[in-house]
Amino acid sequence: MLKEYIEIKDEVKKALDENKPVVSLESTIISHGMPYPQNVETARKVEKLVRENGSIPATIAILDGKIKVGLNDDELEYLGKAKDVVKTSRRDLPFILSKKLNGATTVASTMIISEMVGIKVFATGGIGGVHRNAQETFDISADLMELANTNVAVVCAGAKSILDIGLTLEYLETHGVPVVGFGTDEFPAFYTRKSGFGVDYKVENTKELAEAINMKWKLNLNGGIVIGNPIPTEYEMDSDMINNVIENSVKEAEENNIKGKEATPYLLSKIKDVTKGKSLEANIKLVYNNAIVGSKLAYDLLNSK
Ligand code: PSU
Ligand code: MN
Repeated sequence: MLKEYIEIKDEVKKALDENKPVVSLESTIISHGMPYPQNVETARKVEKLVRENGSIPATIAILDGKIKVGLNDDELEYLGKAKDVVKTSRRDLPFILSKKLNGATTVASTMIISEMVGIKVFATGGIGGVHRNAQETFDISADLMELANTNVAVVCAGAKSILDIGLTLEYLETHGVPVVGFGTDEFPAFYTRKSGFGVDYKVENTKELAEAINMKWKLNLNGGIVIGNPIPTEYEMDSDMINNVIENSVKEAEENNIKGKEATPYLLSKIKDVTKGKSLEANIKLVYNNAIVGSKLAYDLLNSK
């Protein structure tokens, strides 16, 4: 029935039909998370890394009101360049589709669409979370509710400290979302390997991880899993420096009254400018690292009990 609204690229459809591993990828990171042309270059390289590590990549977006699972080169280029691509989370999906607009999917909506088509693993940079000062603003990303409800494993480099990482972890705990450290017992903070907060479980490899995830879903414990995969040491940023930059950017966002869906893209671009592109470089490297782990995980999920 959903066929009318979803177009799955042949290669992805074939992989799903034949029960081969597929990894989904989001498009907000392309349209609103990174500048052109690095965004498109990164998106292409991420797909390549997924492939080289055994899975088929499926970047998800909405084009002319149609959900696309798997994009061609021109479509990726369009998402990276165009100014008419709307950041699309759960609440936006029905309107972007019914108005036949272009939409870039967030973690939340990429999870929703992944589940609709049967993709179990999704790799990205960072998840949304509870923003600093959420006690006042109530700014809590819809990504967290999606993780509570939708059966997709999300490989990320943790949450960056534009968020309140402690409150984000509390929220996930309340909703029964396991938070796993990939080779670490500390939840990573995106640009840095350490956040000062622990994870619920540490795993050493994707096979061990796949066994736990399969168990969760066999028990009908609905909802996602957060896999915190730290940025490789050689690309890690200095934590005092980056936290200082983040601190100032958050203040500036407040002063300029930046709210709602604009908050995350604003902060990312601000941080990039102040670090003279260093944060973008780190961002790109950590996404690559997540694509590799996601690809291996998708394979192991199909090949373990
Ligand atoms: N974190 C990043 N880059 C991003 C995002 C988060 O480092 O591009 C995007 C993701 O798509 C995520 C969304 O789902 O921001 C969260 O936005 P919000 O806080 O408005 O829910
Ligand atoms: Mn928000």
